[in-house]
Amino acid sequence: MQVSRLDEADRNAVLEQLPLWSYDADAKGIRRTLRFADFAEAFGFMARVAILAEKADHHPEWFNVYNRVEILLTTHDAGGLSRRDVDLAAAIDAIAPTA
Ligand code: HBI
Repeated sequence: MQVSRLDEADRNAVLEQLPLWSYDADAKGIRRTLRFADFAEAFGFMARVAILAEKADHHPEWFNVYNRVEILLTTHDAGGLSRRDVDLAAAIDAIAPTA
């Protein structure tokens, strides 16, 4: 199913609902960095996100070193930020440990 890129107004509106994420204009996506107690906690979180991603058929671009996980969400099929990114970001926030 083709998914469309959000226009600037919609993008700004959804970003207000995702205060833990920031828009990267170059990457045309939203970023969040999380830190965990150790590598095992970080990787366990990544495993849970992987299950969410598979269920959504929408996948993060991410980087992990030790206890840090850096996530970028962008929609390759749309060439930018789409509703799929927003929904996955909200699902990630729901399972991420609170500060
Ligand atoms: N994940 N981030 C991202 N962007 C996509 O365009 C994308 C994806 N996962 C799966 C996928 N596209 C396609 O395989 C399905 O939309 C068919």
